[in-house]
Amino acid sequence: MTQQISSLSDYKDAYKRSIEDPELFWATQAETFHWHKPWDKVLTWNFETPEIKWFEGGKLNITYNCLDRHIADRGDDTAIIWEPNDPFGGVKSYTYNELLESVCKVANALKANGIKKGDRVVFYMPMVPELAIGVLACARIGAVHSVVFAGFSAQALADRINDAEAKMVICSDFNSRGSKSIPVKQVVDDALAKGCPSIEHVLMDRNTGGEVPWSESIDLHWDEQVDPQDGFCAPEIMDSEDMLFILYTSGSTGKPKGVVHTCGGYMVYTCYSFKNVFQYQPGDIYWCTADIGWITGHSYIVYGPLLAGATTVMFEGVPTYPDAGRFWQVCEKLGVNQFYTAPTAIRALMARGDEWPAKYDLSALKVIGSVGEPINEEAWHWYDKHIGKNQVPIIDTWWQTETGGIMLTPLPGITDAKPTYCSYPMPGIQPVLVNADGELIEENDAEGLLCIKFPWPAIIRTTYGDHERCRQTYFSTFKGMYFTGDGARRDSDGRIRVIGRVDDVINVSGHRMGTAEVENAIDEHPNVIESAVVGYPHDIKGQGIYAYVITDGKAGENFEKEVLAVVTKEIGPIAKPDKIQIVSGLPKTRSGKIMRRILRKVASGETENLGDISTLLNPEIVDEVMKGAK
Ligand code: 7RM
Repeated sequence: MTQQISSLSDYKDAYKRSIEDPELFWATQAETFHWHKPWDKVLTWNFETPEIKWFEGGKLNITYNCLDRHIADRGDDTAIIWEPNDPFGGVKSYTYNELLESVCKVANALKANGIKKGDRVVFYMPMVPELAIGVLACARIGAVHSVVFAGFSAQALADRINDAEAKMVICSDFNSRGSKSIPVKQVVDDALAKGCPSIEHVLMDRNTGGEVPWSESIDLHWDEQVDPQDGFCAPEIMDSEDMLFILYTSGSTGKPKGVVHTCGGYMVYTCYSFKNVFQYQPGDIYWCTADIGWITGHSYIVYGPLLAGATTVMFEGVPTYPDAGRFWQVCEKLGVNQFYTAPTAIRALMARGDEWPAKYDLSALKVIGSVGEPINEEAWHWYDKHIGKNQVPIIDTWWQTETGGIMLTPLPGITDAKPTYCSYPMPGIQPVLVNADGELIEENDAEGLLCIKFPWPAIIRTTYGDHERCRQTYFSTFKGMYFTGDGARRDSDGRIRVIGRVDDVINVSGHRMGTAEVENAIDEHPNVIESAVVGYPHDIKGQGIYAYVITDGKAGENFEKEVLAVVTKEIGPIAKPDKIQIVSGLPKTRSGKIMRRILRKVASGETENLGDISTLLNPEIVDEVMKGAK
C-alpha cells in the first residue's frame, strides 16, 4: 500500500524527496503494488513531442491490484455500497470477494462476445453498480473503456463512439434520476442510427425494466450473457504504458478530445492521492458524489478507493430528490467519513436553507472535499459551518481530466486550509506560474498562468488518434511545460488559488464545455447565421452560458426554444444556454476575430470599462449589444 503522510513534517519531507529524486520517490510508491514483472525504467519524458513513460517494461493488471490483492486480508470487507435514486429502494453492497467474482463474470462475457485486449468499449449508463463492474471488467481483459456521461445526446454519443472506433456499447434500459425516467437504450439506438460502423454489439443491463427497442443481431442482454459465465477470469497482463481508458473532455476548439490514461502511472497516482488527500483509514466509509462519466468518478469512486481497499459509495440519484436533505440523510444512514462533492451542489443546497443539514447527524464526517470549479467564499463558509460544524477540514482539490488525479489541495488536518485556495501541491507535483510570454513568475502575491514543469505518474499521455492535438493543446503554449489552461494566484505564503479558465472553455455546474462546441450546436439551427458563446457569473452554476446569435431575420416566435432543442440534440441538456440575445452583428477585429472580451463583459452585466474598442471593425455594434443585454 502506498505511503500515507500523517503530519506536516511528513508532508514537507515527502514533498522535498519527491522533487529531489522523483524517480526514487515514485518507485517507492509503485513497489507497494503487485507487478507481474518489475519495470526496467522508472521514467522517460520529453515535454516537446510529448512522450512520457512511467514504469516502462513493468507488467501489471490494475484490477488485480484493486481486487485480487485485497482478497486474502479483506475479502469480506465492503468494496462498494450502492445507494439507489429511490430512498426506499434498498442499498446494495459488494464485498471485495463478490466484486471480484462479478467483474470476472462480466470479463468472461465480454471475451465470449469477441472483446479482446486493446478493443474500445463505450459505456452509456447511469450510476448503477454494473457501470463500475463493467469498467473493471474491461480493465481485467485489457479492453479500453470510454465512459460517456449518460446526459449526453445521441449525437454526442455517436461522435465519441466513432472517434474511439468502439466495438461495443454497454448501456442500461432506462435511468431513474429524481422523479424522471430516461430512455437510455433508445438514445444508444438513435446514436447507432447516425452511423457507428465499428459497433458489433450493444450489451444492455436491465435496470428499471420496461419495453425497449431490440435488434436480435446487435443487442445482447446483460444477465443472459453474464449469469452463465465462470466466476474467475485471469487478469490480462498489461504493460505499464498500455492504454487503460479514454475519457472525452472539452477544449477551446473543435470536438471533445479523447484523453488517454495508461495503466501503471495512473494506478500509482490515484491510489497515492486517494489515501493521502482523504486520509482514508481502514473501516472508513468514503463517498464521492460525482458521476463515473467524469474523471472524478473514474479516479475517486472506482480506481483510487478500490486500489486502497476502501469502502466507496456509489449514488444513483440527485442532491435534491426526494428533497434537499438527501445528501445528508445518506451521510447519516451510511455513516460517511469522507464526503467529496462539487461547489455547484453546495451552492444549490445552500440556497434551499440551513434546516436541511440540521436534520441529520453528520458527526461521522472527518473530511469534506470540493472539486470541479472554484468554490466561492460564501459556499466555502456554508460548507464549513453547516456540514463540517466548524470541526471538519475542507479540502478544495484542483485537478483536471488530463492530470488523472488531484494536484493541488490542502491535506486535511495536516496543512492549513484557506477559503477558496487549493493551497499546496501534492508530493511529486511541481506547479509554476508564468506570464503571457512564458516567463516564470517567481515572487509570491502574484497572478499568472498555471503550468506544471515536471511529469507525474497520471499525466495525460496522448489524445486518442491525434497525438499532435495533445502536443498543440498542452505542451506548445509554453516550452517544456504542461499548460493547464487555468489562471491562478499565489498568496504571500505560497498557497495557490485557481481562478478559472483563461481559454475558451467554460465551467457550468462543474461540467467543462467548449464555447466553440456550443456555438457549433447553435449554428445547426436553420435561421442562425453566426453565434458567439461566453460564460458569465451564475449564482448556482458557477458560470452560466450566454449566447449571442445573428439570425437571418426569419426566425419564428419559438426561436429561443428551438435553439435550446437544437443544443440538447447536438450535445445534451447540460449545454443549453441560460440566455440568448439576438444581435445584428458581433464585435470583430479587423482580422475577423470575435472580441470575446467585450461579450464577456456585457454578459456579466458590465457596461463601463469595456476596454479599447478602437481596433474593432464595427465599433457601432457594441452599443447595440449593450442595449439588448439580458
Ligand atoms: C476534476 C475536474 C478541469 C477544470 C480545471 C479548472 C476547474 C477543477 C477546481 C477547478 C478551481 C478547483 N476535471 N477546476 N477543480 N477550479 N478550483 N478546486 O474537474 O477536466 O472536468 O475540469 O475545472 O478550470 O481546469 S475537469
